Amino acid sequence: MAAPAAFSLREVLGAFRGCVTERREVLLEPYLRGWRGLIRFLHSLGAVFSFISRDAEAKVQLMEGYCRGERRERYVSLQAMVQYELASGVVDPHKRSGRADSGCRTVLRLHRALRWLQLFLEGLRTAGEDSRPSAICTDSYNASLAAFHPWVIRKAATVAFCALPPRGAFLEAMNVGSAEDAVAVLGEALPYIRDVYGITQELFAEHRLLDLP
Ligand code: 1PW
Repeated sequence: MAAPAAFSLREVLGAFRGCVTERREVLLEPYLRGWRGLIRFLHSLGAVFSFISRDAEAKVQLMEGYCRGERRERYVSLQAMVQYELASGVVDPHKRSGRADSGCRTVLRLHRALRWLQLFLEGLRTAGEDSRPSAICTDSYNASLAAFHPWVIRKAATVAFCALPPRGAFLEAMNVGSAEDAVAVLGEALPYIRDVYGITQELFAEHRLLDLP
């Protein structure tokens, strides 16, 4: 059996580039492919991150099921999904209870985590050589995703972040070449991640879906 292709964060971040269509729709397939790669990356950083990756993995898996399922044409893009789930009553922004397996509430969790990732990678890219990924990760988490997490999760996440390797080793784990190459890849990929995040945020805000339980 051939060995699996070496993992590089270049392809992963490149997946987000393929997400946005000319009509500014966000395609779900590359979005989930990007997430799959991020999860693999988290795995490569060690077992402390498995509680973080497990939740993201379950959500990606649920969404992949929709993309392959009977109603797959409804899950081609986030726009199609929102339209379908609202029209069919799968989600209702006016109800306090909601289905735990809807595409909208599941993507909303990934979307919030994407903001964290964006802040983290931005920090990593622009911080000096002496900066610590664990500190950048904690700061970006506190500035974004932490607001949506209960105390126990915040605590466990902050403990896990302490295990992040130092800057040099972290950039190396991205497998895109030297630290400078890695920084360049981050610079190329970040505008796409920002764009995907921005379009999704606008879409969910427009349909009052940003607080789905
Ligand atoms: C190196 C950086 C990689 C970034 C990967 C980002 C993964 C983010 C996943 C954070 C998950 C923390 C633990 C789980 C928390 C869930 O309770 C929470 N999920 C998320 C994604 O925030 C909420 O999901 P729920 O309980 O409403 O289904």
